[in-house]
Amino acid sequence: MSLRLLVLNGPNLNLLGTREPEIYGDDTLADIEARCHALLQKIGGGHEVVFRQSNHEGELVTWIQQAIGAVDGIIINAGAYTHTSVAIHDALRAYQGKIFELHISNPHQREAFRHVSFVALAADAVIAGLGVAGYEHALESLLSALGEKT
Ligand code: CA2
Repeated sequence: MSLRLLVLNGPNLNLLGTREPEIYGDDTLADIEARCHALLQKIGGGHEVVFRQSNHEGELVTWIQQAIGAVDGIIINAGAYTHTSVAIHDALRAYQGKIFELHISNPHQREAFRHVSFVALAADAVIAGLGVAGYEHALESLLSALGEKT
């Protein structure tokens, strides 16, 4: 069965590849998206992935709501909203599919305010600290969690 997947990215992740390469690497979000599309192509099976990024909490909430009944799994890097957003937490709780939380860095190695995650409470899995390669790992793991051979 071909699956529909959504990769949501929160605030400031549009800056990937332009600043703080020592933490977030040199790749842009467009580079990561292209690699994820190539990976799905290689895996075959007609699976689809849509990437979205927003700096606005409400827009992320709306996209999660729109995914209800329409998308099989969500990979979410909520950026700084990870550590603050009850609204994103509540929207994720309303979503019935699989949820993988993703971070490029390992928030537990960083400031104390990054050690709390409102997303993790609603997530099936958490992937962190693998750099931008984490997006492809998350995609493969999500497919496998949804019962697809990769
Ligand atoms: O490690 C991650 O993926 C984070 O979700 C990234 C967030 C941060 O607030 C989380 O604690 C951990 C920040 C994203 C900011 O992205 C930038 C990328 C390039 C330059 C500046 C910011």
